[in-house]
Amino acid sequence: MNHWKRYTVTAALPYANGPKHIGHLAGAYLPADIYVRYLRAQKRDVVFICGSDEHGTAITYQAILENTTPRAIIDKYHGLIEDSFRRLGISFDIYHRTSEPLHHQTAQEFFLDFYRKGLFKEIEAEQYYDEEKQVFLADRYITGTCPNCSHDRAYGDQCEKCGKSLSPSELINPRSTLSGKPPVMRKTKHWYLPLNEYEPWLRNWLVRDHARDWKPNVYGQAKSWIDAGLQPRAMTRDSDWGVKVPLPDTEGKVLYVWFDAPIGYISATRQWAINTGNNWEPYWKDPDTRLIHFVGKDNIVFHCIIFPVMLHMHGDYILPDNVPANEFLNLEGDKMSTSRRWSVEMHEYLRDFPDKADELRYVLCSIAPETKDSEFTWKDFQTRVNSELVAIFGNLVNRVMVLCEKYFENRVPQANSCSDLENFITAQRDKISDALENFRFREALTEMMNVARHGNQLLSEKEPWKLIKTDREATANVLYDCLQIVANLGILCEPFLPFTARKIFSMLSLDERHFTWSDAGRQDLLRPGHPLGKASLLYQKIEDAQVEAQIAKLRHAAAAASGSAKENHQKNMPEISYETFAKMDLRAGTVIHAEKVEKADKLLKLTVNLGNETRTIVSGIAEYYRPEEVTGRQVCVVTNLAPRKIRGIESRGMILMAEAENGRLVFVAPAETIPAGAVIR
Ligand code: B3M
Ligand code: ZN
Repeated sequence: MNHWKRYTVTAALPYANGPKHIGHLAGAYLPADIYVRYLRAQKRDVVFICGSDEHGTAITYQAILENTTPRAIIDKYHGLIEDSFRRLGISFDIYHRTSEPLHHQTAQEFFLDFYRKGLFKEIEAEQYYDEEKQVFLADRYITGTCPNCSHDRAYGDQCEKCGKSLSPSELINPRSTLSGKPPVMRKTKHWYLPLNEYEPWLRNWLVRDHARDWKPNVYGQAKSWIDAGLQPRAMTRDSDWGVKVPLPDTEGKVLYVWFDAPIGYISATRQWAINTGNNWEPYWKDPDTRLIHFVGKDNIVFHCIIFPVMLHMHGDYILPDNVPANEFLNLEGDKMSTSRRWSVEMHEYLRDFPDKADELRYVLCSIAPETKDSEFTWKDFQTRVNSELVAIFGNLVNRVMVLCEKYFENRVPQANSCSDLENFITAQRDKISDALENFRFREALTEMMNVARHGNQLLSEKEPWKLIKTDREATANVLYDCLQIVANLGILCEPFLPFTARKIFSMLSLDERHFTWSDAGRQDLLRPGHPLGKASLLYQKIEDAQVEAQIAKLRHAAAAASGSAKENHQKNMPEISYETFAKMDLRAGTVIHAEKVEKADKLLKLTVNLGNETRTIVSGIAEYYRPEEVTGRQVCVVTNLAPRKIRGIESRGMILMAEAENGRLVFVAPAETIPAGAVIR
């Protein structure tokens, strides 16, 4: 288990094109940090690598849309993200940038190595180009009609309505999302990584070496990619933002962001070595180094397939020993999303809860999406902080400190304890170690908290505040033990709650640098007579009002974002042909009966006469019209809309409404009464 000589631990390089939220934190950065802190506590040789991923089409197009430059975007967010991580105690040894020259050089060296060995396939192919914006379009930036389900806003890589994977050339009426204009096809040459040729090697490595030691969610995803068959993948792009292709006559071509970004781990390690006077090479080339990539589940394929193939092709490098990817963290019942403003951004949390980094770390670790998606809610955050951190951990430390101050002059009491505390804490330490070595962070945290629980139990069993009246010696023994528990907690909680650990050591007047992980379990971390420091509360309760304010803020921001999304949506509505329009059968109808739908505040059930037939249509207008206001009206009906069951009622057709101010709905109707069933065109 501990045969590794050193560790290289990486956490996914965040795109520096926006703030990062607590889902990212729970997915990769927090578990990585806990793991690294645990290794450091054991005095193991470890380097912890991260930095900004500053290239890629997402940043280029964002710059086009916002009328700015990629440089301006990344400079804005690189610092913000780095600062948030630091304040949350994420203890990278370096937070590098892929825009640094050293990174460009390192990525180009890789590319040239493959090029010289003749490993790339050069392929010339046609690709969509936006003539107005003068850029080639990545698949995601082309929309059009899905050939499968006719959804009119399918993307060039996938239709989100029917889920079909697409290539841009399959889209009907393709348009550039940048200019809104139809793109044209242009020939362009790129260098492809023939992933298919490495399939047998990859399968062997994955199945033979990692079927058992990788998390099932990670192994399963990687395996199913291989099983589906690997295709050659272009490692270059047409763009002027990124690492330039280091070959003659390749103006306007850069490396694919997923080629250069993982190499960013290597260039960051090189920079760290320069900064600290170390040699970077053993961290990437010595087989005794354990390489671990912490990522979120959307990055699994890059870290389990593409990057390992690259490392293998190069030949000098070690492969990742594990990729303990987490699943997604949802928020208040919905997927977390910065663009929809349904998120808790790290810097916003820090602004609203200054000095509560450990509280967030604690809650995120307790609910980490280790094996499946999990959910963050503000109520749950409050409960976990108040009834676990405050009531168990903080309470123990505070009571012990206060009692020692009160009865033993704020010194460690003289005691001859013969309890089996050592066995208990040593066993807990080993349980935590085992869980951490195997990336079961939630379990590790629970076992750490069980040490605090044990301390509380001891206090409530022995009641030293009563015992002191009859037996000073027995009281001294109890508090001596409790103090040792607190000191042990200082060691054991550090990977999870680094700020707390520091406070504990300062309260105990101990220098944390004198202790390592293996000291946990000792019953003599504090000598009798040792003077203690000043007690202070570790945590404060989270109030209802704080939680309510967060929920309100979230709903508010999300509503505002969906309003502006609606505006964008209108601006970006694609042009449709007359044929598409003519597929709608629109008719005038007369409402002959209306009633409320039970237990549905917004719905009316309407019976509509269409001349030769009557239809039942459920309409979401009950907030604006009472049934008697609707009966007798002429309305405009989409009659050939596929029937839908709404609240158990089959609704056949749709009544057209116009949206007035504040979302109020008003009828769209013929200007004068005409026969029911008349065609509307
Ligand atoms: N920047 C994707 C992401 O932020 C990407 C990770 C790179 S890791 C080498 O989700
Ligand atoms: Zn579709």
